[in-house]
Order: sequence, then structure tokens, then C-alpha cells
Amino acid sequence: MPKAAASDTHDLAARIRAGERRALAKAITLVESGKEADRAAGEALLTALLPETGRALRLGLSGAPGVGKSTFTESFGTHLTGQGLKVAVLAVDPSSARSGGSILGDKTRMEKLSRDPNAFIRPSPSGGTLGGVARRTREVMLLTEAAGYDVVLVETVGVGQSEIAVADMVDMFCLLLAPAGGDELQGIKRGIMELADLIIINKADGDLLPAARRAAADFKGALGLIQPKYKAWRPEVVMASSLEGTGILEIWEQAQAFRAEMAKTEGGESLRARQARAWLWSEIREGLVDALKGQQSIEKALEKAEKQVVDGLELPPAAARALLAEFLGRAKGPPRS
Ligand SMILES: Nc1nc2c(ncn2[C@@H]2O[C@H](COP(=O)(O)OP(=O)(O)OP(=O)(O)O)[C@@H](O)[C@H]2O)c(=O)[nH]1
Ligand SMILES: [Mg+2]
Repeated sequence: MPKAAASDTHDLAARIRAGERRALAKAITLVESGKEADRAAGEALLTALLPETGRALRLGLSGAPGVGKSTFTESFGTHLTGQGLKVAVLAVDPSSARSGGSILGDKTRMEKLSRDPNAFIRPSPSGGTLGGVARRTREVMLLTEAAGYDVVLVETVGVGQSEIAVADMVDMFCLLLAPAGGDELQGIKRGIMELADLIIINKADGDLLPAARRAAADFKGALGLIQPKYKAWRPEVVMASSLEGTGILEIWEQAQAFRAEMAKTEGGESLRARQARAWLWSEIREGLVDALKGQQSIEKALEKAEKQVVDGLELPPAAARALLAEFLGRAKGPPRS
């Protein structure tokens, strides 16, 4: 690295460690940038900050549109800053459907938190692949940790793959549900319930309270049928009202109990180790796919394979195997002398 760039990195890292918001925002812009030079600078910065990362409690929050994620974040986040904690809120949303309106919506739903000096809210960059958005969110999470944030809340809309990506990068994954039981319960995919370390039935207030109680009982029953993710942790169902602030304390207690329990698991892989491993593999997968798509010599073969499988002339596994063999053969290049 050139000397000037190295000293820039050094300065920026120092300002981030000091908790300077502007420095943090600048660093985030760097890691989110698509430019090669910025990417290199962002990586150098993250490497410099690595010793200061990993201390926050990383919480994932997922739920269907309108279930109350932003309202919950406002309520939960202000509870935490009220205790003197610093809270960062990040979003993973690869759909890019998050329009300007929705971000404005968040601003009004998180009115107090967005003005709180101990809170830092960062909407997800729109567009890009899930892998790309998730990578940036991981890096942004590390930056906020280095800047001294105690709790990082990673929010994702509960549709599809983004939940798995978020569950992979956080310590505790919370699923937010609206009061409903029976039929609705069937609509929640089992795989998503299996990811949950805590289920929160939001909107447990007013007319919705009886339905929330029924939903809580239904989900407790459903959880009993699921293979637990960890030996040491049994997911609970908690009722909450983000509007009235009920249940918030209990959820925070659950999060702390989870953290304490996970810290004791001897012999087992730590949460941080698991997250680092998951990140490595996600980078390997993304990198391979990017390299494959980026190789011009293989473009024709890719097109042909797609057509063959779409037309039902070839089995996808066979086509994929042939493509990979060709790709890996070329990637190896001519034998070195
Ligand atoms: N009664 C009641 N309504 C709530 C509660 N939490 C949220 N709401 C309402 O539910 C609606 C959606 O809330 P949001 O916080 O925007 O939901 P969201 O999950 O962030 O929605 P998206 O960002 O669009 O996915 C709003 O009208 C809220 O006022 C609650 O605890 N009780
Ligand atoms: Mg929202």
C-alpha cells in the first residue's frame, strides 16, 4: 500500500475507534463502494480494526412486511440507549424494493431512535445480490463494533433467503410475528422457525391481545416439535407491544441470558467462530460464481448449458458438472514450468 493511503487508513481507524460518527459513515461508504480502489482501502481499514471487533451483541430481527420491525426497533433501541448502551441498526434487504418512501416510513417509525446520539441507523444499500448486500452488512457490522456500539440490530424482511443470511451473521436470531394462529401458523415456513432463537409475538395489545395469546400458545406448541438448534438454548415465545412498550424488558433479558449461555458452551464452536466460518464460505461461493460469470471464454458454454436444461435436453447436475470441469480446467491455466 502507498504510504499516503496507509496513513489515511491509520487516521480513519483512529477516528472510528474514538466513536466519531462522521468517520464511521465515511468508512461505511468505503466498504459499500463498488470501486476497486475503495474496496482495497475498505479492506485495509477492516483489517486494522479487526482487534476492536466482535464485542457487540449481534441480534437479528426478521418478520413479514408490516409486522412491526421498525416500531419494535424504535421501542427496543430506545430502551437500550436509555440504559447507556450504544445501538446500531442495520438492514439487509436485497429486494431493492425498499423505496424512498419506505425509508421515510422508517424515519417516522424510528423518530426517537434516529435522533438519539447513542444510536446509529443505516438502511441497506439497495440492489445487488443477496451475497453482496450480506457481505456489506457484515463489514458494516464490524465497523460499528469498532466504533463502540454495544448492540447491533440487523433487520431483514422475512421473505426468502435473506433470513438465512442474517441468521448466519448474528448471535441471536429473533422472529417477529403478528397475532394469528391456526392457518397463519401453517404459512410460516418450518425452516424459518428452526432458525429462531426467540419468537416475538408483536402487537399484543388492545383488541389483538386475545389473538396474541392464542398465537403464543400455538407457537410454543410448534417449537416443541422442532429439533433445537443448540443443546444449551431452548427458544421461547414472548408477547410484546412495540407501541405500548410491553415485553421489551423480557426480550432484553432473553438476549442477555442467551449470550451468557452461549459464552459457557465449552468445547463447542463459539458463535464468532461459526459466523467467521459462514462468512468465509459465503465469500467462496460468491467469488466462484462471480469468477465463472466473469470468464468470457465460458460464456458460450454457459448459454448453451442453460438452453439445454431449459429445453429439458440435459439434467442440470450433469450440465453443471461439465461446466465446472471446463471452468476449473481453464482456471488452472497452462502447466507451470
Ligand atoms: N397495535 C400495534 N400496532 C403496531 C405495533 N407495532 C407496529 N404496529 C403498527 O404496524 C404497522 C407496521 O409497522 P412497521 O414498524 O412499519 O412494520 P415493519 O415490519 O417495519 O414493516 P416493513 O418495514 O414495511 O416491513 C404500523 O402501522 C405500526 O403502527 C404494536 O405493537 N401494536
Ligand atoms: Mg420497517
